[in-house]
Amino acid sequence: MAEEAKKRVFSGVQPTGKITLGNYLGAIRNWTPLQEQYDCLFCVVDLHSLTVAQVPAELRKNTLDLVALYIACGLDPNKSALFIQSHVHEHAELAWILDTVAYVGELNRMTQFKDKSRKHADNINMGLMNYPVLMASDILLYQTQYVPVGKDQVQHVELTRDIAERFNARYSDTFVVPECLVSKTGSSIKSLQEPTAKMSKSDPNDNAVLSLTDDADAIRRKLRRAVTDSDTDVHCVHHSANKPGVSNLLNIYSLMSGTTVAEAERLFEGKGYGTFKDAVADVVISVLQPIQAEQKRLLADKSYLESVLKDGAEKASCIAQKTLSKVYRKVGLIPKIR
Ligand code: ATP
Ligand code: LTN
Repeated sequence: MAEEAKKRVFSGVQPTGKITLGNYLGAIRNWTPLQEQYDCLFCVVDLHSLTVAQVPAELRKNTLDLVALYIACGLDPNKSALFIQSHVHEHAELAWILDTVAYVGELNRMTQFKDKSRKHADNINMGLMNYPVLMASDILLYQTQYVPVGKDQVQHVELTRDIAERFNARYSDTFVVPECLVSKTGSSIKSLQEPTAKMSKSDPNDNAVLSLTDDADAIRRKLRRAVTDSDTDVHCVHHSANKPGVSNLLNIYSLMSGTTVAEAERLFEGKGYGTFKDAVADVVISVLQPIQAEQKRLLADKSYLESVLKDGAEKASCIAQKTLSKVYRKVGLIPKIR
């Protein structure tokens, strides 16, 4: 397939802390097969992470850790553009234009904005409210067709579609209207301690979250402590809707081992929770250990990471510049005299 004919894919993760198994199963892992078929750009969205307070030195570390993790998880810099959002200044510039198209009312209704406002009541900054507009800018800048994300981001992609359609209607056809790609099974991995809530990297309870950098002991300990059942009489694995803890662990087991949930359920039917949780730990450890080793190796090779980021930003900038100048022209800004 000619390069021009390939449809485009864009996605990103915020470098806001330890990347979780939810981020891996809901997002990053699903990106790797897309590289064979599409023109892919994968971004570390550092500007988004500034919407909640960050320690600058930690943000720098988290950003590079995430770039190395992307590659360790199978993203190939020879196939996809891997880059840091702030390295391509057009993201922030297009966001300004899109701010003039997005409505305060629709941003106010975003679930993530409401959640984060509750969690960070002392820092409800404009960036937090504008977050989805910057995300729309990320996506629309590359004329993206497909956006692979977890379930919690679907609302933001829908808003992106609305903004694109509104802009196209107002200023004539400019943006591709993107679609979400949501994995059927991995799109909502739950907290180990509160299995009706999503596993989130900003969860202050470390026992609730499996981080991709957790060592074998931590993984086993957290899974052994995972909430499985509120009914103290039932100690055997049985998958059902009213047992969200067991369902979540079965889902994790099935995704990490490549079996179906039904097969996993059959395998552990009638077995005690101890045996089941240890088996989940074994499979999680066996998948994560090689990723951790590769991430460590990559982080020691700074010049390689820098070359990946330089190439990625160059490729992304080339596309971003074209879209931004088209947008500036359409809205009536005079091109810079060169
Ligand atoms: P934070 O807690 O800082 O808001 P987060 O854990 O929600 O972070 P993001 O950077 O917002 O992580 O998400 C990156 C990607 O991972 C998105 O595509 C998101 O949908 C996906 N994702 C996040 N948490 C989960 C989860 N528990 N299950 C499946 N996918 C998830
Ligand atoms: N908001 C997303 C991260 C993100 C993103 C994007 C995802 C920022 N820009 C563009 C897909 C496409 C999140 O996961 N919290």
